[in-house]
Amino acid sequence: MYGAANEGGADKKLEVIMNLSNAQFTASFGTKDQLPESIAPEICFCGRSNVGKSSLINKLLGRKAIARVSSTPGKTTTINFFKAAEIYLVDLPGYGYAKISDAERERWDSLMNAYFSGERNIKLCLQLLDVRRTLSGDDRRMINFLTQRKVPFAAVLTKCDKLNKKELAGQIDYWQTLLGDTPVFPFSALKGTGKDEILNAMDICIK
Ligand SMILES: Nc1nc2c(ncn2[C@@H]2O[C@H](COP(=O)(O)OP(=O)(O)OP(=O)(O)O)[C@@H](O)[C@H]2O)c(=O)[nH]1
Ligand SMILES: [Mg+2]
Repeated sequence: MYGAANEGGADKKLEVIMNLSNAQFTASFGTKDQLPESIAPEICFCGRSNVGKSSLINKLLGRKAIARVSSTPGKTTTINFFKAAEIYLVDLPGYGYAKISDAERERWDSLMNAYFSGERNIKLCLQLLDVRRTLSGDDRRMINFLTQRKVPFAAVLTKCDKLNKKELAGQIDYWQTLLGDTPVFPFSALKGTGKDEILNAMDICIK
């Protein structure tokens, strides 16, 4: 979905390109009018609340808490930008959290619509899905939205450490069948499984 295969050595190259360990939080935006112009390639992370977006960003950047992680769903309610040399990683607010007001929901809609308005240099969207679950209505809407807007995306199956080997194989199979040609990356923020494959995919996309 996101381009041709790469030819090895990707981790090294990526660290040079993105200078991951020197990444910095740059800013948070809560309303569409605050969103800055897109001035560099962006890789964004979306998925339901609590699926592990901030944990994935921390792992990719090799940092413990550059993106705020919480066991309370709905923590990231703003769009947060992290600058890593020449690109931005963008932590998008989660969806599917039941306990929000209509006004909050409208703000989320308007913020996400503005972010994906087509004027940004989005190289890849990583759509996170909890490996233990099945596709929710909100996930389906999000994936349809990305498809309609022609945003290149890949799926990251989070929290793989929470299943045993057999269950994990079954769930990976479920998601891959459901998602067809979309690349699927099983991942664990706890163990680091899948980190290199995701970095490799990011590397391909930003070239
Ligand atoms: N075991 C395990 N726990 C994880 C993993 N990824 C995230 N978590 C836990 O899941 C909870 C939510 O993680 P976050 O990274 O804050 O999730 P988020 O998607 O950023 O959540 P919001 O900001 O609320 O949308 C935290 O308690 C994390 O420690 C994982 O791969 N394995
Ligand atoms: Mg978060």
